[in-house]
Amino acid sequence: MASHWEEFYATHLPPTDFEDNRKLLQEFCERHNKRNEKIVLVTSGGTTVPLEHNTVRFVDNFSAGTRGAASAEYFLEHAYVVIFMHRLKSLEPFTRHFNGQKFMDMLELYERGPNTNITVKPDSVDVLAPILASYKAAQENGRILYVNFTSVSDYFWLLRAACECLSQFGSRALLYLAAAVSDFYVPSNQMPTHKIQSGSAAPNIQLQLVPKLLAPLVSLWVPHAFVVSFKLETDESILITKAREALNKYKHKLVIGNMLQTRRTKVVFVTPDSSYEVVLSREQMLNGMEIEDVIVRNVAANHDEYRKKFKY
Ligand code: 9Z3
Repeated sequence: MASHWEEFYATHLPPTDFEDNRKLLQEFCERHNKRNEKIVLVTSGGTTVPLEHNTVRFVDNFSAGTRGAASAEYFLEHAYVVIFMHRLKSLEPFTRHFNGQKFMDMLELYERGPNTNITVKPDSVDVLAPILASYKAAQENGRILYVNFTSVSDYFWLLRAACECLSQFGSRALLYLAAAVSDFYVPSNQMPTHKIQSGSAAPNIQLQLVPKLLAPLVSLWVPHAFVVSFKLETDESILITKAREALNKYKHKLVIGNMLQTRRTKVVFVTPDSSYEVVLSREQMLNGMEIEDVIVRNVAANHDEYRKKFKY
C-alpha cells in the first residue's frame, strides 16, 4: 500500500514552473558540489491551502518569512551556499532591509529649478553599504538560488526536487526547515473547480491532515544530511515535549522550538540528548542584533560537529 506522502504526489500535479525550478536546482547543486562547498536549504514563509482549483480563496497563516530571510544572510556569512526556498512575496534576504517606507526614508529628494536629484541620506549609507556589499558578493559569485512556492502542494514538489539534488552533498548538506507549512489541506480530488458560490448554503469545508514529509526526507531522500526542523507552539508547556516527539519520530538531528509570541527573542534547541535556550537580551535587541545571528552560529557549529563524526 502506498504511504500517505506517496499518495499525495500521485494525486497532486506539480506546479507549472516545476521543471524550470528543477533545472535551476540541478545546475546550482552540481556547480557547488564540484567545488566541495557546504550547502544549506532554507525554507521560509507560509503555505496557502487553496479551496478551489481556480483559486479565489485559500487558507493561510501568519508567517512573513522573517526567520528564513534573515537566516539565509547569516548562512552566507558562515560560508554556506544557499538555496532559499520561499513563499512568493514573502521576505527575502537583503531586500527585507528596505521594505516599504523604510526604503523611502533612506532617500533624499532635491529639486532645484529643472534639476531633480535623488541621493541616499548619509546616515543610511552606513546601513545600506554592508548589506549591498553582501548582496553583490552573493549574487556575483552565484552563492544563492531563489526558488518559490505558494500552495502546500507546490511546497511538496519543490522540497522533494531540492532534496534529490542535495543528496550528492552527503553530510555537507544542511536542511533548515523554517517554513510554516500547513498541517491541514483540501485534497485535489475534493476541491471544486470553480469559485465557491455564496448563493446556496454556507460551505462545509473538510480539511485533511497533510502528510509529514520529514519522514521520507530524513530516512530516504537526504539520509546523510544534517536536518533541522522548527516547531511552533502557542502553549509553552508543550513546546519541548512536542519537539522531542518530533526528534524521536523522524530521527533527525535538531528541532528548534519557538513560541509565536516570543519567537524574535527566544528559541529552544532540542537535540536527542539535551535542550538549551537561546535568548536575545534587551540590550542586544536595542543594538540591532537579530536572534537568527545566534541561531545560525549555533546550527553551523552543530553541523560542523556532526560532520567530524561522519565519513560521507
Ligand atoms: C517556525 O517555527 C518559524 O520559526 C516561524 C518563523 C514560522 C515561527 P516568521 O516567518 O516566523 O519569522 O514570522 N517554522 C516552523 C513552523 C512549523 O510549521 N513547524 C511544523 C510544526 O510545528 C513542523 S515542520 O508542526
